[in-house]
Amino acid sequence: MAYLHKEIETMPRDQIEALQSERLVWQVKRMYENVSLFKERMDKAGLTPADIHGIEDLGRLPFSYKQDLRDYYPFGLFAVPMEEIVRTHASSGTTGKRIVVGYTRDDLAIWADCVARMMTGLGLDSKDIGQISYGYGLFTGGLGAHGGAEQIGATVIPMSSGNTALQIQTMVDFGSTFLCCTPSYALYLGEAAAEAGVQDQLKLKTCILGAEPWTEDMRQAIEAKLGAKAYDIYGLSEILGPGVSGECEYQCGMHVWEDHFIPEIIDPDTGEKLPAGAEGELVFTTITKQGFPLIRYRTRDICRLDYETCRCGRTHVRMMKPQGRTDDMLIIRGVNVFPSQIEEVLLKLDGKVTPNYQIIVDRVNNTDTLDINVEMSEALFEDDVKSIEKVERTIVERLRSMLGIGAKVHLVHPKSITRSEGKAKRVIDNRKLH
Ligand code: DLL
Repeated sequence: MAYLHKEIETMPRDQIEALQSERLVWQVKRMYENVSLFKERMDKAGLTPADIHGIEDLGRLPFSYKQDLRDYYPFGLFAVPMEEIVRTHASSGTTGKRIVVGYTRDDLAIWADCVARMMTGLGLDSKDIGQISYGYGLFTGGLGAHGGAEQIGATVIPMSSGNTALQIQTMVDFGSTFLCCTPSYALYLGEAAAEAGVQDQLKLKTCILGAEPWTEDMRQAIEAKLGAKAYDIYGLSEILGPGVSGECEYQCGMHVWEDHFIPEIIDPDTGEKLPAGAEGELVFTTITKQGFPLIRYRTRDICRLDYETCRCGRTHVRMMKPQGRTDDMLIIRGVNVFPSQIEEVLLKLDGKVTPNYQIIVDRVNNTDTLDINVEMSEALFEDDVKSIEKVERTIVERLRSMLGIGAKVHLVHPKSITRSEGKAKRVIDNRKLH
């Protein structure tokens, strides 16, 4: 078992909570003094920092939202003078203005440390060669993973995403032992390695994948293609970037680094805190970040927390794979559908279809339609038409029993769906255009 900071990672829960309480009080006070929006919301709620004694008072604090970042674009929520901000990142977002975040030198050190904890836990160290194939730039993926990899002393290859042939060549020539990128890009790289006939020349043993939802079946497909273990890493620009949480060797949920972030699960409709173990919207409070701290930030990610001590000995709470986002949820003919549910059905077909798919929603004569294009495997493609139709029918039936609605399923030629080098765009919702 490898730990970067054993004492912190295995701290008894009462000590974690005491530390969180102390840090929360500190954070609330400094934000009240330095962030006008936070002060306004506290005043409106009739609260002063003196009312907050510890995590037992967390639920009294006001929420913060993505819209706040847009309203105070670009730097209006920073809690330190700009001279102390040494890095910014931004997230494009599909709608509205970009959101901008800022980090002090200490914040960057904490970030690198959070990613490094995960990497160390997976047995990576200075003997490893890390290929970072998340996009570098305003997106937090590239530089975030990079900071952690340097922290553990690995030899870092700052590839960024794209140029897939060169990625494969580098992986072979440099002998990359770990890879950081999105799960959809990892799958694409696996396909490209097979096509180039170099799968057996890869030295990869570990992939650290995140930035988008992915299922257990997708994990298996990636592990088989790349011949390496695939671990889930989670994060969001507003809270840090990659490394808010990450899996350990047991792949049973991502440890949230609770000495820096307090997670809560709430009912997204009422805002009420839900009991331990319930599924709901994930909310984070950053208790050590200085440049751009947030209290009770509504992530819109839907997941569940597990407070049981993990087999690895870490006591920090585990978040289960996010099932999707409240704003990604499709409402099709009144039924709530998460793309991950569709993925689950598609990938339970013994390899007859590949994890490359697209979900297309439209509205015809005032009725929602759901079409799913999914690539069949080479083997099925070479089979007869009857076998292909049978697989299509099976998918339709399984989707109906899981979601309760009908869908049209189209098995398309292998390699006909555009591959993604970053976050995959799985859903095309044409209803927004009508
Ligand atoms: O995606 C940060 C990141 C980079 C995480 C690299 C992991 C690896 P944003 O672009 O701000 O930041 O997007 C954050 O992506 O709220 C989730 O909806 C989703 N997301 C991130 N990681 C995961 C994951 C980065 N492991 C948003 N599983 C988050 C599911 C994820 N969804």
